[in-house]
Amino acid sequence: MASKTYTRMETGLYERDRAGVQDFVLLENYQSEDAFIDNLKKRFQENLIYTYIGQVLISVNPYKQLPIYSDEHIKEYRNKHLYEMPPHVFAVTDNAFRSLIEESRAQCVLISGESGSGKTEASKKVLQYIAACSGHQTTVEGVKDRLLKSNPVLEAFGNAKTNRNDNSSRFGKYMDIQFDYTGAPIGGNILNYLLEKSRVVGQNAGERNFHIFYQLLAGADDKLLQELNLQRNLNNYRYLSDGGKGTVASIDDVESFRIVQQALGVIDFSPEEQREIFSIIGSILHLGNVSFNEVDGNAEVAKRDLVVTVSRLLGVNATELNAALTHRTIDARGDVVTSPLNHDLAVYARDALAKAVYDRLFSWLVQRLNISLQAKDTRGARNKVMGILDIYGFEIFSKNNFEQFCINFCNEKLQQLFIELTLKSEQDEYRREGIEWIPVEYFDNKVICNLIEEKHKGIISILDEECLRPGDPTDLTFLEKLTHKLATHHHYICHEKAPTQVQKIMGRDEFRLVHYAGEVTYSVNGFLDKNNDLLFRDLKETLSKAGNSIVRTCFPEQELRSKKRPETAVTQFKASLNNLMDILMCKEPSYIRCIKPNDLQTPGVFKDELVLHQVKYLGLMENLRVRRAGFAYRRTYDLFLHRYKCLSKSTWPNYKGSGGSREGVKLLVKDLGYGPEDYRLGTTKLFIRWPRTLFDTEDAYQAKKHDVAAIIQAHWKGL
Ligand code: AOV
Ligand code: MG
Repeated sequence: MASKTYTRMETGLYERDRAGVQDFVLLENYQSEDAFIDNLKKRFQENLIYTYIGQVLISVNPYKQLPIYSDEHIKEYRNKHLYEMPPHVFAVTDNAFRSLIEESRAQCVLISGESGSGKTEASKKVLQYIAACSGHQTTVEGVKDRLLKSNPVLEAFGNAKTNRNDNSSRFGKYMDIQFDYTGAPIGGNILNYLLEKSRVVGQNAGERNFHIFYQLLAGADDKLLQELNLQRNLNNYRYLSDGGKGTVASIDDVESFRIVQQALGVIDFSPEEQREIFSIIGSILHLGNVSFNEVDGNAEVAKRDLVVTVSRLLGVNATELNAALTHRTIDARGDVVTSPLNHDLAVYARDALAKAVYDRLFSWLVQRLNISLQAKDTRGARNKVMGILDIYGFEIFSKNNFEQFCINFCNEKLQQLFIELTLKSEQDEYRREGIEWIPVEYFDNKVICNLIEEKHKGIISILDEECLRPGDPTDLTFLEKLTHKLATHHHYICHEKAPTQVQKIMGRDEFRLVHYAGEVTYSVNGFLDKNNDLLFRDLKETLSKAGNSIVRTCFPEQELRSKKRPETAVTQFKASLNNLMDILMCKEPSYIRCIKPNDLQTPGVFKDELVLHQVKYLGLMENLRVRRAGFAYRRTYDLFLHRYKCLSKSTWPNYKGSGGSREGVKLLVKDLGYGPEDYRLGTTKLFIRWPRTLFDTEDAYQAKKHDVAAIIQAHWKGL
């Protein structure tokens, strides 16, 4: 028999000999955590960062550029089945894309993993692949360009350096791409989730504000800076100096700013709109420098010229803004009373203003992007939608606040979806195909989701109740209530009941949650304020009349007239997440599970313990067990027959029997010597229990393929 060494690109299956196995279902010792980690590590050391568990892609962040994303690679992966090529984000995307186009099933690619594990990078690769392999008409190119260019814009305004990741997403993002019946992208839509706006006014040591501030100061030309009355020196701005981290080695602010400006152009932002955007960014920097003196208990602006600059940039009346920063008007059923603010309240009002302006600018940007991404003609595009979800990953910092609480809640929800969809779909498939299967035990994090979001009883309800309660609610009274109501819950730890070790590291103003991904201690400091998210009416009123049209749009006058109390921040977030879950539930999911190999953002370092922790909480061992409990491989009869028909006389060159490809496969596997326990015949698919069985078949096929090729060649030569 002819022997040949096959390259990795010819058949991914042969790669198992080079570095571990490319699909965990092939792992001999699949119950062992050590074997699991060992396989990931071996591959990581060979720069093979991708591995499957069945259809789920695991990606280990290499922290270095690998030459595996070129146009050549994209071509290699086009129209191939998952198991024909080495695991890759392109393979998963291609698979989803084909389901979408060929079977009209709406798709979503769900990317999860903790902060810094590579979600955002993966989402960009998905988009890159889609853009490269779909339609090339001029109109389509325009849409693709805009889809791709939306990324640098959103990252500039929504990402920041944290202590976990130099380019950390500080908002959640779900992007839908719409395709026409030929598979060409015709439009898109972005949903954004809760931006971490507190970062605008302060950052932890070692962190930065949102990238755009640094980009503007470093990258804008002198003329623009002059117009905005800004200097390049970061230390001049209080909102930029908290973290003490102005420049970062891995970040080129000048180049990024050039890219953002160029992207804004491609997305059709007019020069006027761009000027208004940067005026807002500038105004926030100046606003941060506004300070107050207190005279007889009343706050007074220390340097009025700063307020004049802010007013000029926003296009509001300086006297009015000055008054709005130091006074508060309350309209109690028609009784309008204006009273001065003391120093602390004025500081509070100033910061609330900066946060609100930035947050609403961000949402405006997303809306504006959506307008330019809107499909012109959606006929025939029903169900031709592919969603990509890239959220902020699970976070544990040394101090965790309201923001981490929301981010981690979001991750719980996504994990819940993973559990439901992977286990459910697996069960459904066996049921649909009439195959018996053994259920596998797994940890269901629904109990934690409930602890947080259950009506009347959950943390969110308790927080809202406290926020709305008359009297004098404080963060500490909120904590008391939590502890009173939840002390016995297995996933809630209060200071009093914490084990001694934990108690030592917990403050009296903290509570601790046992998340699926680990225990996190939250400080209740600021929970009520951030949840109430109050912006004094005077400021809203001033902004609603702004000359800067973006500001005016963001603070509509109707809002002032509304008597209804706006929903609290966390309740809005909860509703938007539940809405997202509904959107995702009705799509066919593909999963990318990202893993961070070390805490140093460094290439080549693989920390076993850190990885094992993630493998455990991501439920990957269970995922594998579920996959193995049944059948390692499944193929539709058509596909299986098409590939392996040359291995049996009964099916070569074509199966001619009357029973269709199912009967053909039945004959084929008999000829291949499959034992009765090795496989099951489902309604539409062949289920193969052991990977080895498929390997042997693939080996035989590879050998035969070359024989067959030689025979055919000889035949043609002889003619
Ligand atoms: P995240 O999205 O999961 O974190 P990122 O996608 O931003 O993480 O990845 C963090 C950094 O890791 C990137 O800036 C790259 O330097 C590097 N990286 C990630 N994936 C790759 C890859 N495939 N190839 C090369 N480098 C990579 V957060 O947004 O913090 O949860 O909120
Ligand atoms: Mg990210």
